[in-house]
Amino acid sequence: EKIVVATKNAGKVREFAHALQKLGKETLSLHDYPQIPDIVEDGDTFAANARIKAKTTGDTLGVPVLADDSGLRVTALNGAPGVYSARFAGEHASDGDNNEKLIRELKRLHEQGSLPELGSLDDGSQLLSEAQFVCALALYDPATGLFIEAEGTVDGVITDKPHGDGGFGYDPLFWVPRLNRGMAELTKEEKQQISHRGEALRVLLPQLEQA
Ligand code: ITT
Repeated sequence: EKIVVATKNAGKVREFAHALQKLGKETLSLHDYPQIPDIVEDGDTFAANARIKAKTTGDTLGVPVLADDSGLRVTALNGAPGVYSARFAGEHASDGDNNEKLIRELKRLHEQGSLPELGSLDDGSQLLSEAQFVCALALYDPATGLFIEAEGTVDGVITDKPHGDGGFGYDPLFWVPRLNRGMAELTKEEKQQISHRGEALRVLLPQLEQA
């Protein structure tokens, strides 16, 4: 059985493929449907954006569609970049651009003395701010017009130096104190066990089985 995930993000596709393959399902993404035009994500919340992506794609294809809207909430930035995480450093920013901007902004606030000192790791890298990854999932069925939704979060700390080369997006800067490792140092399986996306999937997938 195939599941369409309404994403163009290759990192997300890898994680969904890994999780869904364990249930005997094959993952398709927007890379498999180049005819679908760019979707305007203008919701105020992760959940609203996930619904927009799932509904637009589901109504176009006429099959149930899963969508993921996710991002990073940084405490020292009052929750930014939040729903703007993909566009933090500009409309077509790369992950590298976004990570550079995040470090730059947090270092600037530290230099101004406006943030609490969180200390450093054994390797000397500085802890810049507490943060949280959020993932909202929406599964939309065009036959019924109904959504199944789930959300997951994971807490961490932003560091001034990257750790690891796995994962994607902000993972290299996201330190997981509970594991004493960086998110990008985890295997796909380890990341799934603790991540925002893994948690949201564990809530959503049993409902998908029943649907
Ligand atoms: P789609 O809308 O096509 O799914 P996108 O990358 O634009 O792809 P979002 O709008 O949901 O997706 O933006 C998510 C942002 O949050 C993006 O900058 C990611 O790099 C980041 N992000 C989300 N989940 C992440 C994770 O597990 N690890 C690191 N960064 C993550």
